[in-house]
Amino acid sequence: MRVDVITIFPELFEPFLSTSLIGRARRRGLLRVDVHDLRGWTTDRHRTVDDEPYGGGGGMVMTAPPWIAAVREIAAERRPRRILLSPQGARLDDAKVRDLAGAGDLLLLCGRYEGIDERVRELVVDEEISVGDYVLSGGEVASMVLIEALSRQVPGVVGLADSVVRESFRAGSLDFPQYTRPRVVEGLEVPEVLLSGDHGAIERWRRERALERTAERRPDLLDPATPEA
Ligand code: 9D3
Repeated sequence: MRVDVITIFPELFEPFLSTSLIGRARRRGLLRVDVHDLRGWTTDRHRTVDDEPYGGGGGMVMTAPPWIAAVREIAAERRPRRILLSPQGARLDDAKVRDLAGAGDLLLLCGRYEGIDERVRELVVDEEISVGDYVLSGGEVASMVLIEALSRQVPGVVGLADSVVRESFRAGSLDFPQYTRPRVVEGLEVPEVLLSGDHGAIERWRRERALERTAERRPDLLDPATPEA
């Protein structure tokens, strides 16, 4: 899968894209991510990307022309889905991640300041995505959330053992509690059943604990009709 990103802070992406699962996936050619500096499509001496809002009010708005030129040039041959990361977008969830992972190439637009000139949306954006109801300083971290979640759905990126475990659980419930050595931490023991070697009993215990936690903390996952907050 190929992802293009447009941002005024390309340097934010370098360590993220070179590390761990995503770094390995890129080196193996499973995932291609190209980050583009929006300022490359400015035409003035100061490489300006923002201006004052029509109608007044505080803050600055990203000006349309560099965005339109950048998206048109980058999207010219491959026709990617053009996605603006924005607080006005539909909240990202597991279903959307799977949808996007299977949808071919993506072009992610990361805004800064108070937002982007509305005509960018009208002319060169297919959809808008938010990563949650809290305020970020721009779309960059949100796009990394999306890239990380997407890359896990690309065949071969996540190891087989991990993916098999994930398949049996999916996003329908929270994880069961996990323990590793040492057996006692400040007087707290590992639950006896996990040391028993009885794989049926362990499996049941884990399923029960996962359900218990999910019912307590995220009842909306068990019954989507339940309100979240
Ligand atoms: C809705 C908030 N706006 C009210 C005046 C101001 C504003 C806040 C944050 C405008 C832009 C931003 C920058 N945020 C993003 O670009 C963003 C974001 C986010 O803030 N929260 C969750 N998901 C995302 S995706 C992109």
